[in-house]
Amino acid sequence: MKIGIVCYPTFGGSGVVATELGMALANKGHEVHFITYNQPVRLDFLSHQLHFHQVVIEEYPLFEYQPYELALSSKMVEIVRKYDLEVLHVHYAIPHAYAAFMAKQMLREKGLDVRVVTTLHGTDITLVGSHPTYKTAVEFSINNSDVVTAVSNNLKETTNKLFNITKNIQVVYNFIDTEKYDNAHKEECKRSALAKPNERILTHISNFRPVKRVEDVIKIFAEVKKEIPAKLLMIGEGPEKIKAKKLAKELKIADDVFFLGNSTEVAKILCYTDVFLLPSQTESFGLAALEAMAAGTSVISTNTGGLPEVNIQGKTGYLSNLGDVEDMAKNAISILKDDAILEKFKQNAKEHTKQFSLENILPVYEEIYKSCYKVK
Ligand code: GMT
Repeated sequence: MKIGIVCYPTFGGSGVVATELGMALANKGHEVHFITYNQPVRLDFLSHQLHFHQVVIEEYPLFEYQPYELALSSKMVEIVRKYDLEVLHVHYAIPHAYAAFMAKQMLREKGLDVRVVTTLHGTDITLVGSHPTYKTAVEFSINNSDVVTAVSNNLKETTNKLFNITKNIQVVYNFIDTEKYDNAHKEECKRSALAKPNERILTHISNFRPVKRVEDVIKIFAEVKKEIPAKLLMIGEGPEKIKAKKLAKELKIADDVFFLGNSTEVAKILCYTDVFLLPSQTESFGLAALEAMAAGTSVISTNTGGLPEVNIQGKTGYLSNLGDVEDMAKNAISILKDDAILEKFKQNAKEHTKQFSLENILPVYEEIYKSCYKVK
């Protein structure tokens, strides 16, 4: 099929899912066109099956806010017409679903019919989309998509609670290319570069937004360190990084906490991680946790949003109430203090990710694209 993909081309989970999906579809022989304002960070190859079209915004001094939606929907129309695209798969409702609706209407005027699949990722619903400023437009664009998917049962329920949704929402979980993580394990894991043999390694990966509660990560690690020699790897960039660094200094653990910035080498970093920390205020799914588990890492997380659909209590890790740093530290220690227990959790975590493999999820999306033509 000929598919257009619209997403945020950054390190955020929705952009990662969209990019991995596009690359996998192209590998399977579909023709995929990314329509975004920058080349997505994980888009590491282009071919005659895989294209990237940049949405360029003309800055005009009169506008305090540049009209991105207009540029995006115009670009969608241009690319659908030029390459005969059948489906536009937009990731993140704001403003992509809205721009896709406009593109569809403009194409209809020209006698062309493109189908719109909208995937809801979480913050477009839970944090931003339901705000009165956007709610009307978000609800409208969801209800006017041909197919709507959400990345967890919890996100589907939340969307139905927050909006008046007339469309059935299909749940399609986040996925991972399990082979990528197996290969990272086959390569040499340079664990010794970061920790002594007797030290455990804990890792946190996010965009350091307030919703990730990175200060809780530091507090949990400080408690763990009281009982177990360990190092903490903080991967990512974002507004809360300064606070987290400051807290690490105050708690006198700064020498054992490494802020490594954004990375496209996530699989390599995770291959020497023992416990992954994700104390988020909410996660519609928690792709970062799934990636950690695929690399054979147990997960200590909150029990918010869709996290209980990914991290299984007492099997792949533990889940605690939001902000219960003490419980999360206690759980991490219980896994880390014993080699055999740690190994069991790691194995369970890896095993559990098989159901979220690319091979399982990719055909679901392909079926959705085909089915678009049956739904009206
Ligand atoms: O939370 C992030 O780091 C980014 C965010 C986004 O909007 O890109 O991720 C959301 O989508 C991911 C992919 O579906 C989910 O795995 C994340 O859980 C979700 N984040 C939140 O719900 C906070």
